[in-house]
Amino acid sequence: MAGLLTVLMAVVVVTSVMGAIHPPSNVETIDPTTLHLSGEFVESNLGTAQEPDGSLTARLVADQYAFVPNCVKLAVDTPVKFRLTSVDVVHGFLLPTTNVNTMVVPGYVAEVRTRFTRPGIYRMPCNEFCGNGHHGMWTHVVVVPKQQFPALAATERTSCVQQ
Ligand SMILES: [Cu+2]
Repeated sequence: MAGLLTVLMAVVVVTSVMGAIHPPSNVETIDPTTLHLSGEFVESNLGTAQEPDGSLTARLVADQYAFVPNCVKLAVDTPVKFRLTSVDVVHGFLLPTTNVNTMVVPGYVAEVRTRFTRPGIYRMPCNEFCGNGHHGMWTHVVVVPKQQFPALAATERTSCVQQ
């Protein structure tokens, strides 16, 4: 019994020390108190952006109780990268029927890559309990046909929030 406990304690200590020395890849930190002031997640930079290689990057900020922007437009059959962060508590970002499912933790940037195979409206619930208004924390991703996307005006491409 004592030997087993010693081994288990050693496993806990060794793995936590190794984890601290070699953090998992893709850990990006960000200051959640200054998101609105400067850097990647300022308001004017949110929504969908087209990269020089033709892929799309969608940036969103989660807060109690909304995703900003609350509607994102993307194209079918195009590499898509979601980048999210939170200003307050832990939220969850999940797109049913896709591989997109991540926690959005304040202080960190969550990045998920996907490719939509069908156009449509993907409803996006916050899937991490974040407080009293959690049940109302819904938004959506609108995926349009690939050839339709470049024809959209710049403001329509960035997000589909009703003005
Ligand atoms: Cu929530």
